[in-house]
Amino acid sequence: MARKAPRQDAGDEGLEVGPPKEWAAGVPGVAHSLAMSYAQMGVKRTLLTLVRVNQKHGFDCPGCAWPEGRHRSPAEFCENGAKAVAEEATLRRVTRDFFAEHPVTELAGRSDYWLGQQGRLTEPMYKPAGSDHYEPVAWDEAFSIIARELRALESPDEALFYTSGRTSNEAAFLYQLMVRRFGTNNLPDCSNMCHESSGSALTQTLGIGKGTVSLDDLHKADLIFVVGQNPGTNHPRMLSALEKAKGNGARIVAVNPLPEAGLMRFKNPQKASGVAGRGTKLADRFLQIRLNGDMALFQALSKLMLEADDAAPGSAVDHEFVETHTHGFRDFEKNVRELEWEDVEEATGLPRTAIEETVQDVLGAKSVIVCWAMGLTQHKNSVATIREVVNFLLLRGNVGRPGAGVCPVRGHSNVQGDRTMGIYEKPSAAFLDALRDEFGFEPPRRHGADAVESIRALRDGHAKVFIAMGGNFVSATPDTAVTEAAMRRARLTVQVSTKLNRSHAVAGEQALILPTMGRTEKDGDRFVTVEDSMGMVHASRGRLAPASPDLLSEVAIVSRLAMRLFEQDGVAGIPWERFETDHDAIRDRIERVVPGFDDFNARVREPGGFTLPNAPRDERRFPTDTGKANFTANALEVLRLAPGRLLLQTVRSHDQYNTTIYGMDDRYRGVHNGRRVVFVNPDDLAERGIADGELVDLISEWPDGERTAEAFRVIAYSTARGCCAAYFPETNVLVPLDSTADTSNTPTSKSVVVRLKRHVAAE
Ligand SMILES: Nc1nc2c(c(=O)[nH]1)N[C@H]1C(S)=C(S)[C@@H](COP(=O)(O)OP(=O)(O)OC[C@H]3O[C@@H](n4cnc5c(=O)[nH]c(N)nc54)[C@H](O)[C@@H]3O)O[C@H]1N2
Ligand SMILES: Nc1nc2c(c(=O)[nH]1)N[C@H]1C(S)=C(S)[C@@H](COP(=O)(O)OP(=O)(O)OC[C@H]3O[C@@H](n4cnc5c(=O)[nH]c(N)nc54)[C@H](O)[C@@H]3O)O[C@H]1N2
Ligand SMILES: [Mo]
Repeated sequence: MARKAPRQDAGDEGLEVGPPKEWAAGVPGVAHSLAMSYAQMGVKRTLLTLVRVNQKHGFDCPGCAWPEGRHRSPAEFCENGAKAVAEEATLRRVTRDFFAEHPVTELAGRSDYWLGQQGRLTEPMYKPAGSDHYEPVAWDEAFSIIARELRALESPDEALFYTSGRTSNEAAFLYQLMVRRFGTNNLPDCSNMCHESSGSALTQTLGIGKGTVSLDDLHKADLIFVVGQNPGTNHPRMLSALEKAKGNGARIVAVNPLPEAGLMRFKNPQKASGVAGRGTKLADRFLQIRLNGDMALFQALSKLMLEADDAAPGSAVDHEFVETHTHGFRDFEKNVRELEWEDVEEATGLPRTAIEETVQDVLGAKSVIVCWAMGLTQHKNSVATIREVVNFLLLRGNVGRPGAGVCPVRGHSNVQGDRTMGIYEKPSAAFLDALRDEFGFEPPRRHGADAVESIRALRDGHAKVFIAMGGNFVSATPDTAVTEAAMRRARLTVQVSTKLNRSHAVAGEQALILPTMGRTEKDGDRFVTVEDSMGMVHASRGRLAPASPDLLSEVAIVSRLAMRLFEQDGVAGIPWERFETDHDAIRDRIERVVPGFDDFNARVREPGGFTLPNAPRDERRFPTDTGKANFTANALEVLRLAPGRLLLQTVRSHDQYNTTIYGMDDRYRGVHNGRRVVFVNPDDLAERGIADGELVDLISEWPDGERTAEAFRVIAYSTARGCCAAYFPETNVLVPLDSTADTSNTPTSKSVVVRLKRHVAAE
């Protein structure tokens, strides 16, 4: 079957390509974000809003999950945090007149950029079956429609409840409570497409699905690997931490197919020295690895360390740590000792000498941290790759002591907290038992559907109602054509959203848009809480007047829906009405169900909040099935492509937040005014006889057929040989639904096999 992407963008007439930048942040960064904020919010609102970001009495930046330091500077926001805030605090509004003017079929033809630019949603809207228009609906009526459709299902498992990672702890806890009381564990979330591979690998090997380092550890580390991550764009505040670590003498190794600007040099916009001068050199070593080569790299590093230790026992392996704290060493050792250098060189594209030199960095460092993001998690062998990262760290006892450990850098600002609150399709028995004991009902035990399984369930007619607490499921998920057709089969789709997006336009037979408040907005005198990437829990208080008087908070939406849904059975003995207005009451319940939240209400009111317990980090204790940290043996499979094929990674530009497109530039990579571009190594272009600047179609190949994304402008760019890169969501059409990571089931958005075909313009 041939599948084509909808052509959303107007074309690339204005596209300009210049040389990529060699450093990130600095003055142009801040000036750029302020210009965007002024356009969305006006000057006064911009200044009032931005001073509240990540301050003690302000709101948590909706930008990313990077933690705030203990000593916050008065302007602890970054360029992209400012853009995220401007996007939410915009003065533009989507009203009922807008929906009267624009039929749903027309909206479905618009780009994500255009949809997002329309502004904030202002009142609940309903699209009845058979209609091509959303029309205003009262909140009460909206809840009745949802309750009616949910009750009409033959089984609670015919409903899907998605969550994106901006939802607060309080809203997430209530949401999963409602869903489980209703009778299903169908709680797919954005994590399924994001750090699920990290969670799977770390739970098995270290006994906790989270990172084991604090910000302080990062400052203290001797050696930091930044692998498969573009912090200059996606976690700009991390650059300050790396700069500080360097100031304390750390070395940094960047592992990436692309020489990302933020990894090379950093100009700190919050320091005078960042304004003038060349800034700080960040990466001391840059390993320009092939896509998906990291498993081979970490195996090779471990192999060389074992060999160094053979030559001088005790010099490269921390035998005492291995003996006392780990399990499975022999199998791991045997496996990596048998590793073939030919395979390593082919998989990584790196010369053996580069890997040997890197081992010298490792042997010279007392404490090592490995940071990573999507470059490691979105491949078929991602879970195995991350297990190899753990093996590598365990060898020298680089877990559970200061300055050392694993650091999966989370994306959405509360994606980690949502998981802690029970947003998970595979909840543990202990969590369900605690929920049962607290609320007096028997939660469903059968595991639910993740994001990919949810698409299949809709496609095959097994699921009929789809509810999303935030996010943009249609644009964020793989195989756009399949996903869109699946979504349209639903009897009812419900989106709790701040802004208009594609998931409102590609909807079920009936569809509801429930507009909600964002982080920046004041919800009476209530506050919510979030957990950052390093397990710190703190309060977030919005200050702005809500975008419209008709918005409800996410907590209120869940509470009122639950009251309607369970009204016939005495609201199921759960005080939803109280929860709606009293967040302390929700936190009291969280304290009793989720470990680590003792004295929640008091501790979260302390400046900076509190840190959740983390057994590997705090006590060098590993709550795994063996009671020790597990070494693993993972068979290396080298991804060998047929002749002429390239491996495509789908990445973020500097002007987007996932599916929210702020603008059409990717400043650090030298791209202006266009997004339909594909970055290819000049030698790969020459081999194919394709010139820089030509227009090509991207065709992905998978056993069930080909998928095409048309008309991408080729940019000759420094990327590893055999690899190319293009932006998502435009390229999601190329990611086959069934191409997912082993164990974690995450779509393989960073290794899509494609070929380039010269584009022939349609008549
Ligand atoms: N401004 C902004 N901030 C964001 C987001 C955003 O869209 N915009 N999104 C948020 C979210 S949800 C997330 S999850 C994070 C994402 O943060 P990142 O993971 O930094 O995001 P990506 O753009 O997917 O970048 C992947 C990086 O990994 C590299 N890479 C790809 N494949 C491989 C590989 O096989 N091996 C190695 N070593 N490297 C590889 C790419 O070249 C790129 O540098 O950012 C969060 N923060
Ligand atoms: N090809 C490819 N696909 C990918 C990725 C990739 O690298 N490549 N990355 C994946 C990753 S890492 C992730 S995390 C997912 C992201 O998937 P999602 O989280 O589903 O997508 P977002 O684009 O972050 O969602 C944006 C929408 O969230 C809504 N929103 C914003 N703030 C709030 C709020 O406070 N409350 C509510 N209720 N709604 C709000 C707005 O309506 C906005 O339109 O995408 C994944 N998809
Ligand atoms: Mo993410």
